[in-house]
Amino acid sequence: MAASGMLQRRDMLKLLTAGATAQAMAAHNALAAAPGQKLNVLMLCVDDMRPQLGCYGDPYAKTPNMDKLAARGVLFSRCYCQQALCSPSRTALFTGLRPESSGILSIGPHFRDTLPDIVTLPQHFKNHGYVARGIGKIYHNGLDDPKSWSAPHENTKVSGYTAKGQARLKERLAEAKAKGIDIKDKNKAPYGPAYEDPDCADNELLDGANAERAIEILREIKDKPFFLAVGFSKPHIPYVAPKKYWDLYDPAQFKFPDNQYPPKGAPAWAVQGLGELRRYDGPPQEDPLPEEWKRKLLHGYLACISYIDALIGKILAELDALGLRDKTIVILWGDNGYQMGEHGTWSSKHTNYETSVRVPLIVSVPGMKTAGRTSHALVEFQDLYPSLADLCGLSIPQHVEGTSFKPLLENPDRPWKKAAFSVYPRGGYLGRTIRTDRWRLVEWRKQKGGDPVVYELYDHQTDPQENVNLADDPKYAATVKELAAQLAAGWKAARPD
Ligand SMILES: [Ca+2]
Repeated sequence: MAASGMLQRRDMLKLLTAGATAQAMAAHNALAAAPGQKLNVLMLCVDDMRPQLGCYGDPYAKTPNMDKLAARGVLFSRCYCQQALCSPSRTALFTGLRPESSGILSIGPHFRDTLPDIVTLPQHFKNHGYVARGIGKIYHNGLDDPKSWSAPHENTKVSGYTAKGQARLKERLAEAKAKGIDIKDKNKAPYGPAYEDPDCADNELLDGANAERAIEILREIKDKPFFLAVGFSKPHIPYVAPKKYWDLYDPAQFKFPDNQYPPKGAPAWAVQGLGELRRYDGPPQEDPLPEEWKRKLLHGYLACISYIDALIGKILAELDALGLRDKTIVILWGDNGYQMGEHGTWSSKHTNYETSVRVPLIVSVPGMKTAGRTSHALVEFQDLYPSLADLCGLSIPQHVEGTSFKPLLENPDRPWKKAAFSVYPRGGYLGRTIRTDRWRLVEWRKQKGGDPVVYELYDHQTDPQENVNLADDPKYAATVKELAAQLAAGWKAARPD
C-alpha cells in the first residue's frame, strides 16, 4: 500500500494489525523532524498584505517568489486574523490569546502590562533550546517584547521614506504645528507622502535593508535550531517602493471592485471611511476619490507587494544556499486584510468584513507530500502558535486558544473547524463576527450601556462580496439565532471533531 498523504485511521489500524508498523508510523509522522533533529522556523510577516498574490489568483499581482513558496507548501484560502488591526492581530498570533482574552483590542497598551508572564510563540521556542530572533515589524512598532527573543529585536536605521519624503513629512509637521495642532497626538499629526517611486536600490529603503540584515542573521544562526521572524513594513501605506516595482504594472489596465458602497442595510458605523488615508499627503479631501487616485493607490500597493516579494525571494535563496531548506519550516502571513475600493473605502482595514479579516497564509514544511495544494478549511491566526509548536515537536501551552492545523498539512481537504472568529470595536460598539462555511454574522453590542444588539448577516453562497445585510429579513431570523448561539459558544465549540 502506498504511504502517500495522511493515512485514514482505519487504514492505519489495518496496517498496524498487518504488522506493517514501521511503514504506518513513517507515514503518520510524515511532517515530523528526523529523530534528534529540530526543524527551524522562518516566519515571514507582512504588514497589511491581503491575499492579493499571484498564487491566490489575483490577475495583476506579480509575486513570483511567494508563488514559488506556495508551490512548496500548502496555501490556505480561508485564514482569518482575529482583529483587522496590526497590534491586536499580532498580539493574538504571538500570545496565543484571542483579543477579548488578552484585552488587546487597540494599538496600545502592551500585553505585558496585563499578562506579564505569558509565554509568547518565539519565547516558547526559546525556552525549548531554539535561538529566537526577530527583525523588522514583528510586534507593532514601539511594542516589542524583549522576553520573546534570544537577542534584542532588530530594525535597521533606514527610513521607509526617501530623503525627499522625509523632508516633506517634516514640512507637514511644521505646518500643522504652526496651525496649533498638537503633533505629538498620534490621532492628529499629519503623515508624509502617500506614495513614492524612487529610482533606488532595494536596500535604500527600510524593508530592503532589513532583508539584508535578515540574511546576515541567518548566516549567524544557521548551525543552531532557530525561530527567525522577519517583518516587512510594506505594503502598509505609504506606498514607497523602488521604481522598478512600479514599472511592473500598467495602472490603465486596473479594474476596480463593483461594490464601492457600504453593504446595504449595514449599520452606519460598520464601514471604515477615508479619514486615515487623507492624513497622508496627496489624496484630495473631496468625495468621491478621483479615479486617478484610485489607480495610483492600487499601483502603489501592488508595487510594494512586488518589492516585498523580491526581498522574500532573496531571503529564501539564502536559505537554499545555506542548505537549510530541508530543515526549515517557512511560514508566510499578512497581518490583516484590506479594502481597495470594496465597500467604498480605500487603503484601509478596520472592519469585521471578509475583506478585512481574510489573510494570506502559506506554510511549507520539509518533506511534505501536499506541496502545492490549497486548503479551503477555515483556519485562524490563533492556530499558528499550536501548529508551529506541534510541527516542531514542542508542547502546546495550556493557555493557547487555537488548534494545530498539522492534520490539514497532511490532508488539506479533511473536515475541519466549524467557524472562525474575529472582533472589531467601532462606533461605541464591540462587533464580534463568526464566519462559517456559508455565513458571516456580525453581532454589535454597545461597549457601555447594554442594548440594543445589532446584527449583520451575509450569505457567502449568494453574496460573496457581503453586499446585502440579511439580518433584518424575517426569512433569516432562525439563521441569525443559530449563528448568534454559535458565536456565543465560541471557538472551543467550533473545533474540528
Ligand atoms: Ca497591519
